[in-house]
Amino acid sequence: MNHNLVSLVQARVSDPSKTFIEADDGRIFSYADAFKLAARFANTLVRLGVQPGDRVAVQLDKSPEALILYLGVVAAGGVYLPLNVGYTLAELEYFIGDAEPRVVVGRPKGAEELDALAARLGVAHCLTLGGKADGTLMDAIAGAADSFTPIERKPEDLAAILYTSGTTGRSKGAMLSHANLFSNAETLQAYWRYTAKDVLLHALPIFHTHGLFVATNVVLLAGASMLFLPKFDADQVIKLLPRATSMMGVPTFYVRLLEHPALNKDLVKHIRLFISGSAPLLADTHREWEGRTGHRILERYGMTETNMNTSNPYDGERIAGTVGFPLPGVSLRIADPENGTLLATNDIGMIEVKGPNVFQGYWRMPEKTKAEFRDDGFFITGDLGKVDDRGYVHIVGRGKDLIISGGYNVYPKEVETEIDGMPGVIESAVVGVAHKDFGEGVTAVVVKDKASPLDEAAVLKALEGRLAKFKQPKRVIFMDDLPRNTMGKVQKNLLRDQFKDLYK
Ligand code: MLC
Ligand code: AMP
Repeated sequence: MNHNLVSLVQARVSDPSKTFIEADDGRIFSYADAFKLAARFANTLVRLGVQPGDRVAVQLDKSPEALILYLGVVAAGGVYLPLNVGYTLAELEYFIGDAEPRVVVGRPKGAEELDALAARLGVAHCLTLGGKADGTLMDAIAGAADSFTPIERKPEDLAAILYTSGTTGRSKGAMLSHANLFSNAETLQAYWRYTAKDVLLHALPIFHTHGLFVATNVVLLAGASMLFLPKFDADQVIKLLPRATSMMGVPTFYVRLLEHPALNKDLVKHIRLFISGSAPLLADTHREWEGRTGHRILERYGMTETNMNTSNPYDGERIAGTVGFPLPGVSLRIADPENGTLLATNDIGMIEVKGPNVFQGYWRMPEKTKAEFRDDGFFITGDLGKVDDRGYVHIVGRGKDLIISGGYNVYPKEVETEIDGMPGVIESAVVGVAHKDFGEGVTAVVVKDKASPLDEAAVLKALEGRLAKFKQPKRVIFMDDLPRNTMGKVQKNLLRDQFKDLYK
């Protein structure tokens, strides 16, 4: 049997004429259209020499073609490597150098710089794909056949690599197999009851697990349709909600929609399910949403390395401030972070998970991979939580030094390294401070030489082009010293507390 994700998805399609994607410009792609275009991409990639296991890296604006390219790469046996459109050239250099893709596809804007970078790093082909079905990749597929039998793949063969930032230094490429993606999509489709009648409002980016795998793969397996927005825009979402049956979003989506005067029960009367994840949804937001719309948001918990681990129930009680139960097939336990001893119900410790959803390890980092698994195969998530008497999982904090801003992960170390390298800086600490829109706001606390003229604007200016916009501090604050404990470790909790009203 061929375990290629695309082959398994295609086997489920009962009505090829059904709409898969309706874009915001009115263009419609049926399932047949999408698979034909995917076939043309796959034929072209094979012609360009893509062999099973070769990486194809993309940094693209969201469009139906960009999403369908994912299916083309995977069908061709390639390993799809999506990159955040916010990444700067300096950041791309690391990802491309580390992953050694055979093909890179970028946006037409900035193509020369990417081309030069790719050439320097020995990439065989660098192509472009724009939001209006333009670019050199579209030229390259002009004569390609529109049928393609997905390349034979085993369950454990790689379908995608998604980079996640590392606590200390370099980003790690999480290797996801065909079976990781398929098994999780199958579970979620059934758990959340997606069917061909569903219309998902898709406003998430397509370079991360949430918008790419959770949303898209569930829709594909259900034979459902998507209303596809290039990005989240509260006005556009409000306009489209009456035509949708479901929406998936990060908490910022819900916070922003609650600020919209047009949000009311009537607007969402056809909606069956609102889902939130990627960052903690405040219990207040959950309650406010229910008051305004009558819907209890279903919160679930996942990560790049594992896809989805837990979910609040479809039928049972969705409890605000919890992430629900382990999904079918997923084992979850709470362990002592220091020694791995298992803890009792209601005790707070490290969340560890095991199941068909858990990734194959970090790309070319066997030591890092080993360090994040227990001997019995459980993955150490880095999230701190507990399981209550009723079996609901609560996330109560993070063992990893991570900031989640509007659903994007920012590792303080990366920002601190950039700031510490600036002339006049003695040291810095970057923390996530409560932010009413983004959940957490990246905040830099800097200690500088007394004589240095450095100010907030100068620090922010120096970070431009070095770090993606979403990683850049929303505020830079100068202090004489950083608070430290007796071990000399910076007490970031004190900083978070001191600046807790900064973004109110
Ligand atoms: C944009 N900006 C951000 C930001 N997004 N800053 C911090 N955090 C973010 N998330 C910058 C912009 O560049 C801009 O800078 C300024 O902040 C304000 O921009 P905006 O117009 O208000 O932002 P917008 O473009 O509307 O984007 C906000 C957002 C977006 C929340 C809609 O960030 C988003 O779609 N987030 C979803 C992330 C996601 O999909 N995560 C899933 C990861 S998977 P300036 O200076 O130019 O104005 C995962 C696993 C799992 O975690 O469990 O799902
Ligand atoms: P990423 O590495 O981008 O996949 O982010 C994964 C991290 O997001 C997890 O390890 C959690 O810390 C966090 N996360 C995802 N979903 C939730 C949620 N529902 N509540 C709290 N944190 C979440």
